[in-house]
Amino acid sequence: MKLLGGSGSPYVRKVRIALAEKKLAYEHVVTGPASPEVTQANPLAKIPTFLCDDGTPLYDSSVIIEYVDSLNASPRLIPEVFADRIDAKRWEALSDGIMDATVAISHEDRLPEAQRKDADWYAKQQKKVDGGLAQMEKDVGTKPFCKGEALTLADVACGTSLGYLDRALPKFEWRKGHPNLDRLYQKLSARESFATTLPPKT
Ligand SMILES: N[C@@H](CCC(=O)N[C@@H](CS)C(=O)NCC(=O)O)C(=O)O
Repeated sequence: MKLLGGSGSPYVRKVRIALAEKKLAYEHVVTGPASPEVTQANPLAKIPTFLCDDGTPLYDSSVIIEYVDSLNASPRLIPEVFADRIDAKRWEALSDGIMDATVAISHEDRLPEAQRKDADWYAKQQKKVDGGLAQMEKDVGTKPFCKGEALTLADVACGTSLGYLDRALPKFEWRKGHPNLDRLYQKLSARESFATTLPPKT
């Protein structure tokens, strides 16, 4: 199995954390979305792109994780019971939405000031991040993991989005006002899957 995509992409990291939790071996090809390997396999030219052992390409991160989760029985990241599975997927959508808005803001911030979008656009993106964090803070409450006693896709996704906020928008200081997420993130960060996939500081 091959995972295509650079370590700086939070969606790539999400897949790497899942693979590490599942203790599955794979080849990590550090490459960008415009590379020939990616564009030949993925018409959307995005990372992560994944190649199964028989060469079948998969995308996006959500589909890749569902595939990876099916490869061995334990630990199960996506719960089997329908209501729990849907809820874990909702956590993933929330986390991906936070990452989408964070990626958009940090890309915009890299442009010369005169070329950046207006304050309304920034406020709209910020509202997505704020709203997503508030929902996750409420939903995790004082539980040991997002969905209760065991780590699931919800924790993989939530932890990835919090780690990306630290990296891309440190000025945002997401820990303020989110003590439950702070506690959860400290615990997740200590896991080997999170520690070994942390991208190098740029
Ligand atoms: N929803 C996708 C998002 C993937 C994504 O947007 N990746 C970015 C890198 S962080 C990318 O490849 N961007 C290139 C492009 O959009 O052309 C996923 O979960 O895999």
